[in-house]
Amino acid sequence: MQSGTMWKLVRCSVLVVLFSRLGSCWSWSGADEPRDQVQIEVLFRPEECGRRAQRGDLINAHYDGFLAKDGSQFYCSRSDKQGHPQWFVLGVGQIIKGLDIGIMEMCAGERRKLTVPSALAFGEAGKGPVPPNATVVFEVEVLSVSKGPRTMEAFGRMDLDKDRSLNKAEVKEYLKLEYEKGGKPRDEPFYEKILADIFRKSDHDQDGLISAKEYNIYERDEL
Ligand SMILES: [Ca+2]
Ligand SMILES: [Ca+2]
Repeated sequence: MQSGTMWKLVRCSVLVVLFSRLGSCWSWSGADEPRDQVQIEVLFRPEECGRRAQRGDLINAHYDGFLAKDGSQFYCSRSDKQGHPQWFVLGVGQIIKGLDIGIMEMCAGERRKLTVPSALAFGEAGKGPVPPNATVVFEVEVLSVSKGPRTMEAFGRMDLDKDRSLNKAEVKEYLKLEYEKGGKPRDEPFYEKILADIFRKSDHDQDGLISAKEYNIYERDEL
């Protein structure tokens, strides 16, 4: 466990060094850079590319963010939040738009470099270490892609007692079925972690239930 974490940290630092070196020779902010598109470069794709990520899928990924202008790093998911890879539902605005777009169709094990114009990243205002109007570059590594809970059909199937809201037991039951269907049953801490994440992002009034309304927030089509 300990050595695993260390390895992740080491790996991350290596990436940082790599990126800052490459950053100095790559021209990421050239004049012909599109302002409204995400530039996608596939760095690695496994021979066996399984499920391709679609809108509504539950994704587990590492992503590191760099400023295009000088390659400096502003985010490293391998060192932030205890180095845990991030859980999110794809295509529903849980991550910045450029990531929602650029991660589409990725499979587990795939790595991409995404160059994201500010309009699809942190915009005119910027955020924290990201200055206003900044083009950013993400290196993304997808660790798992699974069918997420974000369809109304799934809502109906999850809502076992048909009270139009989802409690943790209902969501957990659904996740378990999905993972078992995929032949990859997981242990309790795994499910608890995903559940905590899903409820943190969806249960806006924090009453321990995801109402149809809270769930519906993810039905809007932003892309
Ligand atoms: Ca229910
Ligand atoms: Ca709620």
